Parts: sequence; C-alpha cells; structure tokens
Amino acid sequence: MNIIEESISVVMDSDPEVGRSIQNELERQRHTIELIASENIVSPAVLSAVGSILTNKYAEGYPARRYYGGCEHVDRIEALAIERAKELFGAEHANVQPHSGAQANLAAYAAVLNPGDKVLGMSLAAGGHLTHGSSVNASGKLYDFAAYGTDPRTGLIDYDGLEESVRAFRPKLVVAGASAYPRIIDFRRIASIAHENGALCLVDMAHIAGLVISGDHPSPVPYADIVTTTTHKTLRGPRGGMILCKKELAKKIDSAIFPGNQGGPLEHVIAGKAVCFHEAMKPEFCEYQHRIVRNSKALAEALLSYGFDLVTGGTDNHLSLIDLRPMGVTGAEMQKRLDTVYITANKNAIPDDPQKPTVTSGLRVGTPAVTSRGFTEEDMKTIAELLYLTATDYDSKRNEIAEKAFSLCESHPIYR
Ligand code: DSN
Repeated sequence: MNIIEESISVVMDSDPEVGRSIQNELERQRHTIELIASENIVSPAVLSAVGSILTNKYAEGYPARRYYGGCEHVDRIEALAIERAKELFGAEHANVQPHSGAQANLAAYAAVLNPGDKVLGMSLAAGGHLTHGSSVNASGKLYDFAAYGTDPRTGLIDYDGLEESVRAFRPKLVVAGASAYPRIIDFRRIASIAHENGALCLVDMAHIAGLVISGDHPSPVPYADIVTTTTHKTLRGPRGGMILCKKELAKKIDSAIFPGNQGGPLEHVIAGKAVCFHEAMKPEFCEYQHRIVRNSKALAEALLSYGFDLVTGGTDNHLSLIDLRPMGVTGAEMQKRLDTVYITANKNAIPDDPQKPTVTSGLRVGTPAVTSRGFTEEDMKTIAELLYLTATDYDSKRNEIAEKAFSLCESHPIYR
C-alpha cells in the first residue's frame, strides 16, 4: 500500500462512506484520460502538504504580523511560498493567501476599484472567465463591466476593437486572460493600451501560469499592474489562488485579501503552494511544460486530420476548443458520451454559440494532466481517434473506445 492508499484507508476506517468515495475517485483518476484543461495531477509531496497537520492552525494576518500565537512555523512556510513565487515569476510582491482564483480576482478588484467603477474584460462567450464581469458573478454586479471579444473571422482576440472600447468606455481597469482561448495573448499590447488610456491592467494567467514559467507563453508580469492566478492548473500545485503585483500596490492587495475578503489563511494549502513552487524551480518542470504544448499541438493536428473544426484553427498553448457543430453533436452530449468511455472533458461555449451555456456547441480539451502521467505525442493521435469515434460512431464503437482509453491509462499509471 502506498502513502496515498494508506491515507485513504485511515479515512475508510473512521468514515467508510467518505473513504469509499475517495477510493472510487482515485480509481476514476487512475483509469480516465483527463482532458479538462484546468485540471492536473499533483505530486505526492503536494498532496501530503495539503493533507498535513497545518490544517489545525489559525494564522490571520501575514508572516511576523499575525493575530494568533504559535505562528512561527507557518510564518516560515508562508514566507518561503512568497519568496519562491516572486523568484519564479520575477514579481515585486506576492500574496499566496487567496483561497481560489475567483477570490484572488475579487480581492484584486477591491484593491483598486470602488463599486460602480468601469472595467473592461474579455467576454465569457469569447473565452473569458465568470469573474471577468459576468452578470451572474459578483464582479458583474459590483462593477460596471463592458466586454471585448474575438474577431468572428479568425477567433483571435480583436486587439483593435479592444483599443477602441478602451477609448470609448474609459475604464479604470482592463482585465486580460481567458479560460478557453487557445492562442498566445499579447499582454504587452493590452497593458500598453490600458496605460496609454489611464487605466490599470490586471492579467488573470490562471490557465497558463506554468507555461509562463517555462517561457512557452510570454509573461504578463513585466507589463501588468496586477497578475492573478490559480495554483492548480498548468502550475500543478494545490487548489488555490495567488496575486502578484508591483510594489506600489502591495499594501492595497494584502489588505484586500485580509481583512478585506478573507479570514484565516489555509496554511496547509499554502504549504502545498510552497512545495509546488519548489518543484516548478527544477529544470524538469520547464521540460514538462514544453511537453504539454507539444502534446497539445499534436492533439490539435490529429483532431484536424479527423475533420474536427477548431476555434482559431489550432493551438499555441495547452488547450484546444473544438467546434462540434460539423460533427452534429452538442458539447453536453459529447461530454456525457465521453464519461462512459473513460475520457473526461468539459462542454464549452464557442464564440457566438447558438446553444445555451448548459448545452454548448463546443468541447474544451487540454493536455496538462495527460502530460503529467507521461502520455506522448503518439498517444495524442489515439486520443483524437477516440474523440472522433465518440462523436461519429458512439453506439456501435462504445466498448472498443472504452477498452482503448482504459488500456492507455494502464500503460501510464498514476499514484501506484
Ligand atoms: N473553472 C476553471 C476552468 O475550468 O477553466 C476556470 O476557473
């Protein structure tokens, strides 16, 4: 029994219902091709830090400035996480306390905006994120958001349109970054448009943080005033968030997180972030990020060869967005079919999607998790074939697809 199975058996002994579900989830992860672009498979060291006794500790405040006694060890851990984050991204200041990417974004807004202030963000329909001003999210309710989008002919961000919107709308903040955009984003250009027009620039690099470290995506840090991220996507750390910013904004950002938006920091998760940053400083991490992109491009090419239509015609990063309309299947139906053949992905709106958000015409596929378990460019061809068969010949080929997906996972085991 390895350390992961041992920890599950401890839960099982105390609470069999929860223990069994964790065991079942471990088996699901072991035998499923994970194509959700925002998911990954963390190291046993990250898992152990998050599952550690640090969960017992309250530490409101910041290292050496806490509202509780007994914080000397969590102080050291949080300080390490901060220093490592600054070094990895070349940032002047880091706050590692956000519980999530959404909390990082909302706190960053609170640091530099007043309710009702004007903000320009990428529309959700074009690949942006809920927290970039969607009307159903606190960001859209608290602030006066307008949206920029993509060019309908190319699927690429319409930078000229963005510039026109900034000139006409006069926002106080421009938000860049996306959760379903397969191409390089020109953060330098967006930041200079913002600055030339008297606005600040926030980049949410959650999806591409790992690629930024390896240089597979240009870094927003030199250009943006604030950079937010999650730590669990390409970065391959624990589920959580982080904010990087220029020195001038450090105090405002820290106060917006605590006491502005959060209470006690999750020091067990912060320890997981510190371990993740330590891993990300090793040369193997950059090699891993290069492989994510190589696999993503190989998957995109193979999908195109099977007749799939990709938004923007391909990918530069860790994900592709498939327009399923030519295949005659919706995103929701494709996701449901894939769930029965040991493949996990998520339905996703495509630009100007005629379907409602619960159905969608698209499927988002990413390579961070499959690359973590050692899948190769050759395996990407097999995955493309399995996606094609699922879209076109599901009823008669279902068992064959499931067997192939299962055995591909067996040949690249995790947590054994
Ligand atoms: N929900 C995340 C994603 O899947 O992209 C973004 O926060």
